[in-house]
Amino acid sequence: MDVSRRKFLKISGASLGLVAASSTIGGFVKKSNAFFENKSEDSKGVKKIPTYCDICFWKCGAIAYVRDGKLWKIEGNPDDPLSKGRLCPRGTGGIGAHYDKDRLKSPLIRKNNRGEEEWVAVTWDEALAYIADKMQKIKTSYGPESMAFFSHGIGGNFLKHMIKAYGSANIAAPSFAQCRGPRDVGFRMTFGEDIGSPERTDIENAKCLVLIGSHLGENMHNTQVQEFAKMNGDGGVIIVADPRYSVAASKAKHYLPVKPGTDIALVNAWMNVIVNENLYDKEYVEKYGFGFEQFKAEIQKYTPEWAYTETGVSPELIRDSAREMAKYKPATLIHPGRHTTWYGDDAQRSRAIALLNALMGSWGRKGGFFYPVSMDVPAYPYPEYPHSDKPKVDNPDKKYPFAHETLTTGIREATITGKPYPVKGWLVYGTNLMQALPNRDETIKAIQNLDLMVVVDVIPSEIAGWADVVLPEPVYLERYDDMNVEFFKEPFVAIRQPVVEPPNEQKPNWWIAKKLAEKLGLGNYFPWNDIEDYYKTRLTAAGLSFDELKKKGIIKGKKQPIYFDEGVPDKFQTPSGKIEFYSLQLQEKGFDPVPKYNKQKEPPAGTFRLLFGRAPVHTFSKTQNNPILNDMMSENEIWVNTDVAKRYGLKSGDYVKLKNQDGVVSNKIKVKATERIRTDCVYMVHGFGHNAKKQTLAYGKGASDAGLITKYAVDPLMGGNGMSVNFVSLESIE
Ligand SMILES: Nc1nc2c(c(=O)[nH]1)N[C@H]1C(S)=C(S)[C@@H](COP(=O)(O)OP(=O)(O)OC[C@H]3O[C@@H](n4cnc5c(=O)[nH]c(N)nc54)[C@H](O)[C@@H]3O)O[C@H]1N2
Ligand SMILES: Nc1nc2c(c(=O)[nH]1)N[C@H]1C(S)=C(S)[C@@H](COP(=O)(O)OP(=O)(O)OC[C@H]3O[C@@H](n4cnc5c(=O)[nH]c(N)nc54)[C@H](O)[C@@H]3O)O[C@H]1N2
Ligand code: SF4
Ligand SMILES: [Mo]
Repeated sequence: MDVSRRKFLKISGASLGLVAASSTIGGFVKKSNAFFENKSEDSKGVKKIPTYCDICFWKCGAIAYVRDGKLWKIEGNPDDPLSKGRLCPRGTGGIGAHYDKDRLKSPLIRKNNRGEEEWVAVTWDEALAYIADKMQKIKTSYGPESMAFFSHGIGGNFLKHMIKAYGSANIAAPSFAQCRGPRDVGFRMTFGEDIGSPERTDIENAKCLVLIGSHLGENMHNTQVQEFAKMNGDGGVIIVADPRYSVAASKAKHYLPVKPGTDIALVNAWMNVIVNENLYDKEYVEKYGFGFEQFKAEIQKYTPEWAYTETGVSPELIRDSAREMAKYKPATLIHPGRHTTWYGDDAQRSRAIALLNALMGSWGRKGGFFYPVSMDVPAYPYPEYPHSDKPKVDNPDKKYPFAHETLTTGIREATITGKPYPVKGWLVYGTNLMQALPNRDETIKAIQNLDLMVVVDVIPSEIAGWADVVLPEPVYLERYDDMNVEFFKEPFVAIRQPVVEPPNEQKPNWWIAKKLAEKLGLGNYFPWNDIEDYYKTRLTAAGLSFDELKKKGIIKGKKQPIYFDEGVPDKFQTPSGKIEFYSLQLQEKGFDPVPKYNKQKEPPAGTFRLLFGRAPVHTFSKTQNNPILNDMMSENEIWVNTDVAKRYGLKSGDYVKLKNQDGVVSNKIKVKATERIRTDCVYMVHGFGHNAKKQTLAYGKGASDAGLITKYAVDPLMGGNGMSVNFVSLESIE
């Protein structure tokens, strides 16, 4: 094991899991240390095929190995700037997706009521004809806008194109209103640009990294964790604010066990110290800042002594950590977070975080936020999409003025109310809305209003259980997907291509989109013969070679400047053209121009705030039935403070049920009694507690946070769904 891998594993807290993976997966990996050995790669019968990973949306470049015609193992592609030759534990276990025994094998049409998970197998032609017929009827009766598309990830691209060609712009992903939306809005209002994905955070060059939540190391986005391991190994200072002592917290010089929901108080107090002690980057703020004096006046009330009463963090610790940050500016990176939909005031919290970064002068600077670059690969020359007179359905009258992407829950609401106009069809690709959206009852209510519900998935997920038609897709190792023209530190393009054949009747998204378009009379929108033809057209237009891309998996472009110092123009796309310490556009819409702290409701006696997050070996709700990843972690636990556990007579390993404020009771879940969490909250890993009966490994294991999230606080700026506003009590399992 090389040193950097060791560092990576140390941070990831997943080294045990990785070793376990290589020894316990029987049939797939014959040698116990096969994951780390390359010895037989050139021997007879072994083929190496580059592709990119899809176990999460980071899109790491990978090399898959096929031995004796069977998928053997997968590793990082050393040429790839995202993986740098190493996959995270989930990516390594990705081959389990191919071997999952419960996979969807053929198209299915519903037999009984929606949600009963009973279907009959049909041919592709029957399934697509059924869908096309219903879609035509929806178009005639209501207009094409009444068909909505939900997807997550690059695999949705061709179906998205098909839906646009059909005439609907009601297209949404849970990555906005349930994930990074508030962050992108907060940063956009401040610097004029989104953070994006992969994040534009220059962690490896940061001298000081501040994590607010953002549990890197459990949140396993590969490049970020590798860079985190590197900066930590190089002696970089880490500051963590989290109600839970996370893996990242264990690496921190300053750990602040902040009370959940009080981060705006903390960040404002940090800024108060930094401004009043003149510790900010004056030259940068003078050159680029707008409204600094008003901002300064606004934050005067947020003294560390005041913040102590809200956050529970001592004034000394607030001052010390603020001074520490200032020491390393501009290479002090206050991580913007990713899953930022917490309390409904999230865009403002993200704005406060953006402002703290502005004080450090980290935007556009090495060790802060870089300017992503990409290759110039022209889009496929398609005909223009039909024009619609109807606005999108999700955000009527711009109720959420700063939502710049479509709101999943906005479409859901319109489907329930029929306003501003009815939504009658849902096409769902690669997103498990039952686990991803808050308040399942609302999702079910919406689905019951539909004339057509189609789900494209690889396994019988919860959302597939509600479909009229289920379409089975090959897993990522068995198909092509759209080209990844990435925006990152250096320009590159990457290909996802088949490594092995799909085992049954599964058909890839591009094929489904093209065939369905043809049945809808929209064949002219798919002028290419197949996806290779599509790739070749685009690559030729860019002067690149398809054969080279297939062979290498990645083609890189010339390095380009990514910092102001290197020649990136220091322009900000805000209304003032500057970094907005004071936001007139917020003021104009009736919002606070400088983020203000408002108190959250406290958990009533006998209850705890339900917090949730990631485990290194699972992705959301999509990997619990993967035999390799299931083997590493088959159920989640509920973290309960040791003293609380004692009071309840509970110890680690006991099982409890959780009951929320609306009387919803979870599956049983194992207790983890630990000092690593505050007494006012409990914590669990998201994605478990599956109730889809046909997932034989995952069914009934652990509890679902999504099931308990009946309440959500909607962000008035942008419609995000704050989900950390639910309270649970611990109930005995009898
Ligand atoms: N292994 C793995 N990695 C992943 C994913 C995955 O599914 N699996 N998903 C990826 C995706 S899409 C996302 S969005 C990210 C999500 O990962 P993050 O963006 O890191 O998510 P957070 O919600 O910030 O992280 C949860 C942490 O926040 C803490 N926390 C909860 N409430 C509060 C609070 O009020 N204040 C503070 N300061 N901390 C709080 C929790 O204790 C926990 O440690 O992970 C990415 N990486
Ligand atoms: N309660 C709660 N809700 C959350 C979160 C949370 O932590 N807790 N996190 C939020 C965040 S940050 C995010 S980004 C979202 C994520 O939300 P989603 O992206 O919806 O994530 P999953 O729940 O994993 O659902 C993915 C679905 O895609 C299917 N799938 C997997 N591979 C393929 C494939 O190759 N092709 C097709 N067609 N389908 C495939 C899986 O079987 C699964 O049904 O959830 C958000 N919602
Ligand atoms: S971070 Fe892990 S799961 Fe996500 S794409 Fe990279 S290797 Fe795959
Ligand atoms: Mo996310």
